[in-house]
Amino acid sequence: MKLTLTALALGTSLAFGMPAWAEASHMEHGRATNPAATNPMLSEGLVKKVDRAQGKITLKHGPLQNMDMPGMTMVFRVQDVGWLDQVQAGDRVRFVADRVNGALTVTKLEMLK
Ligand SMILES: [Cu+2]
Repeated sequence: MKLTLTALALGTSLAFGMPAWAEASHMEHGRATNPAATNPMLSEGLVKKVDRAQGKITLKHGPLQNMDMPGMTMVFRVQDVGWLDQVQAGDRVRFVADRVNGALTVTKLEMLK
């Protein structure tokens, strides 16, 4: 993904606000066919760890009604590894989790300001 280098170069600017490329990439996600869009079961979570190499994120989340899961801290796969450029440990996020091929996966991820 061509944005990766820019994302790394601008990494520290995340602390001061969402750069323009992040907004563009967010709109891309909105255009994608997303089953969650018709059934948005957004849950709030706190990012504990981001593992871009593995495409995984550790979230402390509240109860997930669609997963019948109580609040806990756990590791999810992410549907789009690019999302991991936009979050870091300590960020609050809203997300949708689902099972994709048997793996617990974040299928939608939004920053909470
Ligand atoms: Cu869980």
